[in-house]
Amino acid sequence: MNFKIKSFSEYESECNRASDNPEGFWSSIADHYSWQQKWDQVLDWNFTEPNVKWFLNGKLNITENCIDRHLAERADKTAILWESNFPDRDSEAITYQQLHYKVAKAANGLKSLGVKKGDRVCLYMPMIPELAIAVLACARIGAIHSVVFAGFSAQALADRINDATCNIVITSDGLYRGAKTVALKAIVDLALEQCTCVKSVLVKKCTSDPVAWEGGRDYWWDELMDQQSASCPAEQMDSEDPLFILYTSGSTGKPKGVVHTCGGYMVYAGYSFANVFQYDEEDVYWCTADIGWITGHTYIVYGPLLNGATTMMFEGVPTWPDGGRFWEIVEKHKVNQFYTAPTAIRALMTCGEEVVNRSNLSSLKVIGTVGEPINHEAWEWYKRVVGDNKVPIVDTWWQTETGGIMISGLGGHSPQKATFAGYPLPGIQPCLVTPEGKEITENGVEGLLCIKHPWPSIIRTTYGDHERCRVTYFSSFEGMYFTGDGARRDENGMYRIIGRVDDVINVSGHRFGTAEIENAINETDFIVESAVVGYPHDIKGQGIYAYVICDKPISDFDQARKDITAMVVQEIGPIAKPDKIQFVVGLPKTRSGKIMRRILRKVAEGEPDKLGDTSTLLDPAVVEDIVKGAH
Ligand code: 7RM
Repeated sequence: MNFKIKSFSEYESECNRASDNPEGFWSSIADHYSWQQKWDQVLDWNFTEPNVKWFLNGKLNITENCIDRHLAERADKTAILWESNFPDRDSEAITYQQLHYKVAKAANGLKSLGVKKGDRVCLYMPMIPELAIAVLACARIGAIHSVVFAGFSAQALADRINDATCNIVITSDGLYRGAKTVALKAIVDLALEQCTCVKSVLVKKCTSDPVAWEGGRDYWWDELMDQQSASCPAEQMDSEDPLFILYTSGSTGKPKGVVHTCGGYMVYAGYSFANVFQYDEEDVYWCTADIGWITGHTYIVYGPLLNGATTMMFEGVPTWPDGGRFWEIVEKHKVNQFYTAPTAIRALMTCGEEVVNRSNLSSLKVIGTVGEPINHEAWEWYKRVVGDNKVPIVDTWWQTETGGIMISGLGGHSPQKATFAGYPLPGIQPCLVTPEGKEITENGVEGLLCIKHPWPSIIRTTYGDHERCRVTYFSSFEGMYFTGDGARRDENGMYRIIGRVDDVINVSGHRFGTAEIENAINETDFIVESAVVGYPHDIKGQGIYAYVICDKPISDFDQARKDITAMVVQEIGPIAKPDKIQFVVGLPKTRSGKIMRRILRKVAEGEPDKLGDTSTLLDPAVVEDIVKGAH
């Protein structure tokens, strides 16, 4: 696919082409893919319902584009390069030919368990090749995958399985994460006590730790695959058939299942990958995310494979056995494009430059960041220490809901400015609006970040609840998709993302709703009420600060903190553990009963002298107690 932009002037002309005629532009991009049947209309949309359809009546299967079409020229090229948790274990290279074989077997294996087009399949797996294979096997037969990050708890897993009524879960006996192992199958077993919809569990052996077994329900991956044919014709999918569901947290209620569809998602994943990372045929590309997040879906699996790239998957963590692990892997596989999160950069900064300099990083051509705003210090360090002051940084802003990167430089072609994501990709129309919904057209301003026109991989719905999709993203500002982020646009039109303006917090690049964490805390038997806010954290970007009210005076605060933390781990998972828990007797509420989070945020940020107007509070004395007891 040669839709790769090769200069900034070409970028500018592509932007003009896209804004003059969006449908003509996207149609010309979509033409690069193989379709079983061409679309008869490029776009149908309104942002009121919302209803967005791209490439109407086009027929395709994304796996033919990710695998089959490469067999003629790249059969023996490595598609997936897998690096184990353990530095002394061999890496594994899976060629496009082998991937074709493995995906067909897995697809047939799923079929043999009764999985059909449109069924939902839950994947709760380690970062092993079988996770990517299972994703592609679902897509091959038109089943809708719902990957749940393997750091979520049994309760969180059960909620997601039930919301999507999955009939099958694919998992492993356990997983390795640095020095730790996690008994994944046992977590699935626990979750399934609450899930009557699940009929089968497919288990890949990974750690070989013993597992409980339910005959008639549980199947070993390897045994099932051995019995399968290696030929599986790709199911014909409509452009607008769902490809996957991925749960993400919002400011209210339980996480929502973001739905992406086959045609538009494919077009944008492949296009954005090629352009942002400027991938060349012989390159080795590495995104350090987990496939459990959107970054892994689009930029470990689909985007790279659509481009016939070699994409690396890493099972382990950045800091084990030590903080040099990432850099050793970059040297070992001569990685050309490296894509990670600010939280990882900040954690690795603390290990010192010598650890980076032990490895030869001269293969790097582009280094990327994603997931949260990157601070100046981390940006400069990344540029100088990892990028040797010459490798371009792409700061890529996007969301689960956008499916692909929206604002970012294109490799080395775009102007760079520290902490700025930069300019939108061609065809993307961001704008800034005031809280009243008025578009701000001048430069050198801050505002709420919206998108004015649909792009192919825009969220189609939230699974099972279209109204929620409308209310969350399309009701704040008429005729616009609202991102939930605030942004600054400089004099040259470059964007810098400031962060969430809603009750979503971003902890190490992981999204949580404050309400979601409060609900978990409130499950603790002695908790009456709680309020959670984010506060600046050196490594995580934001930390979780919880104010809690107990039903009686606490004598053992350490124990109470442990109990609350254990409840959050049980309800959501270890990634949502509060960093600070403050016991309070009351929360600052307005007369109408609304918690004034602004005040709690200021206290958590260590700025109790900047509380602003507290006159509308029901009981201003509460604030004094909170300030006194703050950490
Ligand atoms: C890809 C991903 C989305 C939220 C988003 C932002 C924040 C993501 C950047 C960023 C500043 C970036 N999807 N965010 N990328 N903020 N600069 N380059 O992270 O759905 O999990 O999160 O993450 O607040 O709204 S996500």
